Amino acid sequence: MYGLINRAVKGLVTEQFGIEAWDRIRTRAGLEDEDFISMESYDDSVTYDLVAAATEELGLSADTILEAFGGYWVEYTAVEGYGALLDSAGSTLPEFLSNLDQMHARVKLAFPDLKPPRFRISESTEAGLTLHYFSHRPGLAALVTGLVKGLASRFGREVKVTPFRTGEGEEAHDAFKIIYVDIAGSEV
Ligand code: 1MF
Repeated sequence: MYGLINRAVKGLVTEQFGIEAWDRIRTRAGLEDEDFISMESYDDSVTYDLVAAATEELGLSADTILEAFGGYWVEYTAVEGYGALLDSAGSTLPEFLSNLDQMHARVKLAFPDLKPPRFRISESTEAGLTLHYFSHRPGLAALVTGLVKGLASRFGREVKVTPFRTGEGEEAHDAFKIIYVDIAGSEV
């Protein structure tokens, strides 16, 4: 994945746990370089190794870290030069989610090494929707839960997100039941 991802992992860890925690995690992951280059393509194993090292150093589950990272990614990219990209993808959660593949296609034009996941929406009503997630990368469903919650909060909403596996054979994939919640906490 592009170095931007690993830089964001570093940003999340240093903001929440400090630079010493980051140095221990980086060392445990076997990374010698102090930093990442955003526009350089790194092997996915670098990111997976960082998450594994973070679970051990911080005593948190991989899903907890991935979900926190998903929320952080939405905030991080908004301030790291991709605010206009995010704005262009929509101003409501369902609109944004339905434009994700197009947004990734635009990023891939400029950065051809991008290997974006694909998303599909089903059962969209005023109460919520189901989001289907097809990725080249295994084990990242909790990241999508965090992305969806982060996006909802970007649009001033709250959502309940319930992941589940669906489809069969080649088409087996992770999906998410997303329910819009009002501020008082009850489902709309
Ligand atoms: O293959 C990749 O390197 C890659 C990197 C990031 C693929 C996808 C993404 C974005 N995606 C991360 C989770 C991927 C999980 C998976 O592969 O199954 C999150 C997508 C997303 C979802 C909801 C809301 C916002 C989202 O992302 C917005 C976004 C997406 C891509 C970029 C920025 C914001 C991006 C921009 C430039 C990149 C890489 C990604 O590379 C650079 C960076 C700096 C200079 C040159 C190139």
